[in-house]
Amino acid sequence: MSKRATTPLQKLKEQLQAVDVLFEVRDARLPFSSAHPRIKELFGTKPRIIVLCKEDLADKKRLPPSLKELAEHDGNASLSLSLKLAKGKDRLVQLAVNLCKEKIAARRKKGLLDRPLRAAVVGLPNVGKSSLINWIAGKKKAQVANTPGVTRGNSWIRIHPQIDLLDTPGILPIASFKGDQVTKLALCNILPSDQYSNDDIALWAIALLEEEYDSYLDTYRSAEDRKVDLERIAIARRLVKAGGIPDLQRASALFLSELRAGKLGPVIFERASSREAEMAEQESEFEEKHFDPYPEEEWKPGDSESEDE
Ligand SMILES: Nc1nc2c(ncn2[C@@H]2O[C@H](COP(=O)(O)OP(=O)(O)OP(=O)(O)O)[C@@H](O)[C@H]2O)c(=O)[nH]1
Ligand SMILES: [Mg+2]
Repeated sequence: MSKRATTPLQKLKEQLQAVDVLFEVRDARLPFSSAHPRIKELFGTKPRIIVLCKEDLADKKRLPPSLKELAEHDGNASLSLSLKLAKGKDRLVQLAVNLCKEKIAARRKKGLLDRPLRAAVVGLPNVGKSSLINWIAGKKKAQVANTPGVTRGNSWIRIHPQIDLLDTPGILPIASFKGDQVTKLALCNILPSDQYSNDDIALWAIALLEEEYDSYLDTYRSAEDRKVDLERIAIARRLVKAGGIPDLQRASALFLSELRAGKLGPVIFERASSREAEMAEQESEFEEKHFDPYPEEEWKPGDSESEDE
């Protein structure tokens, strides 16, 4: 008998059926874009906490509006964490316990045996899933590496008398991301490096920094010239090829690694307000398309189940 062919997304969906609550990890520098485009279909109404990892790299002023927007419109709760610090673990577990209360009560009502609820960590590559599991478990349980896609391959770790955590994260596979999302994911090292050009991403990031965090670029500027481009970065970091030609390729790679490591300063590459505008646009589009709930060709007298008005 041949095995049933499934896509990684279908497999993940199947795995998640046994799970009661999700920790959806995103990169704090991309609170909205580091989500999978098909999370609604994948997760349905399963209780879900959005965990923004790498808080230490993120702009603290922009975090609160993003967290509020996420808790209200995406998940059931949200919080940001730096896995470099010990604090925050109890808060995360408590959020999960609170979210599970309803489910625990429903199981008891049905007369089902009390068992700990099952939690799992999910997220795009390289967002910090394995680090989060290790951080919660308090010992090295999952493999960590700064390369997208390191985790492959189930056992449960008791993290609270009422919650078990799956020791292997669910990797949300790279999808057909669109437009700016591709650039932002590349910028945060979430896409495999063969899927983009460092030069393109670096130029995009320079333009964004000029607009939003201009002083971060001062480290590359000369006293005479405020303009920053790859050539300027190469000169500032003494990256030259034979004959004194600035090495633009090494300049873009070094600039991206400095930006990603937080050496230029803390960043958030997108705002909650722009996301609100985007959602409002989608909603008005939806309303227009569905303006008449009974289009003429489908509606027949007598179809309506509504009571007499
Ligand atoms: N600065 C900082 N780095 C972090 C934090 N959490 C994780 N990282 C780093 O991010 C990189 C990726 O972390 P992993 O835990 O391997 O990420 P993952 O989501 O399991 O990645 P895959 O298994 O590749 O899908 C590693 O270099 C971690 O050290 C954090 O809170 N702050
Ligand atoms: Mg991993």
